[in-house]
Amino acid sequence: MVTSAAHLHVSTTGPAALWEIFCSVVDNFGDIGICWRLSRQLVAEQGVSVRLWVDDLASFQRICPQVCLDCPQQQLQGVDVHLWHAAVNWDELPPATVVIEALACSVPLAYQQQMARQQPAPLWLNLEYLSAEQWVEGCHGVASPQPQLALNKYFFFPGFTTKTGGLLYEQNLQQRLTTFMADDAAQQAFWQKLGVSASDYQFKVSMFAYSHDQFNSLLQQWQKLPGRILCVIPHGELAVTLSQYYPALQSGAPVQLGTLTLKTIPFLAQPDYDLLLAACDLNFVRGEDSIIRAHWAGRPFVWQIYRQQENAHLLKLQAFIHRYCQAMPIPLAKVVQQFYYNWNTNAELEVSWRNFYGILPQLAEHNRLWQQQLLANGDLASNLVHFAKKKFIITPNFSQQ
Ligand code: TRH
Repeated sequence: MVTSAAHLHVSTTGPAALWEIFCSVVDNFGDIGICWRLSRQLVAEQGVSVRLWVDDLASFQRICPQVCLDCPQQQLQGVDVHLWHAAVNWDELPPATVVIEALACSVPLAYQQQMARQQPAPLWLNLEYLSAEQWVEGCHGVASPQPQLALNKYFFFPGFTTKTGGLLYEQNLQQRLTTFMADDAAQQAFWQKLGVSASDYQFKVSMFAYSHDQFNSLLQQWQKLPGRILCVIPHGELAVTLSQYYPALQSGAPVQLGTLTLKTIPFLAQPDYDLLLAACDLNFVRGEDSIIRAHWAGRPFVWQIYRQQENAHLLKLQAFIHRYCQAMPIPLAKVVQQFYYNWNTNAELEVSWRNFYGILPQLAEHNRLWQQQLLANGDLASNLVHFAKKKFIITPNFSQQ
């Protein structure tokens, strides 16, 4: 018989509650980006202990410079970080209250067996990829029985509606961004650290993207804009490709193309990347985590979705555009759809860019409303904790959040 965590007396919050998060880095930075953000937030805002297992410390270090590459175990910002490797003895670990396998990774079999032996068994969650597709609502929170272990695993879907788990959003984020944007000296210092004199530019763009065949055509359009334009490109795939055409980019030196300045910048620690998004007039983002950070920055953004086989990602893109544009006037929505589609398919970026540029002020306005709509769904970390509470009966010493 499959037992569920319900009807058991377990405290799911407070330092005694241990949440275990498993993160396998498949590609890029989204996996660890999401797991690291969630881990920190659970510790800082929900008061639980978090043990984070990650199998790639080098990727982790790119978004969190304090990571020690030679340390199989380390404490980082209150999170107990462990290197996930083949020789871990899972039997020696103290049992966790909640176990999250993040983004389609699989908890090791020995660990699963240990979970099944525990009384009460931990709550086992599969934290899924973000998607705006309709079917997500029907699968969110659903139990997937694991008969061989007499355990349930629950699907937990981030998402854009009340019937999903919501989005990662820290309680102090808005305050942090507002304070930064109100402080000219702080902004100047931020740009200076990146080697940029920000007051020289009338329009600043951040460009976090996968390689793109049509990128040069966009650069040509930008040279036609009024005023001086800055485009900063974080180190990575696109910066490497561009360096073949503009070798100076490799060393971080600015490249001048008429009124347009191109500059590569180092990969920033996650909190600093938030500031960069707030400080730019337009943000090109990619993957699942940076798009959400662009939402909270409130500036107009363009999403390059992570490519999947047989163009499966285009359906996801369409689903997102549908939700994002739902409350827009139709002509505005058409311009957004066209530019997003073209940016994700290598179609032309001349006419579609010009049209998109023309609606940036309206988009900034729309983003404020869209942001409020999303925040009404609650944030992902709090929703996870509520979900865990529902699955366990609350103990008398349970600390209410
Ligand atoms: O790096 P990504 O392309 O990750 C992708 C996607 O998540 C994709 O959906 C997933 O399936 C694939 O990986 C395996 O894009 P994403 O999701 O935006 O993650 C980037 C992370 O890097 C995010 O947490 C923000 C962070 N970041 C920094 O911390 N500093 C930086 O300077 C930049 C540019 C990003």
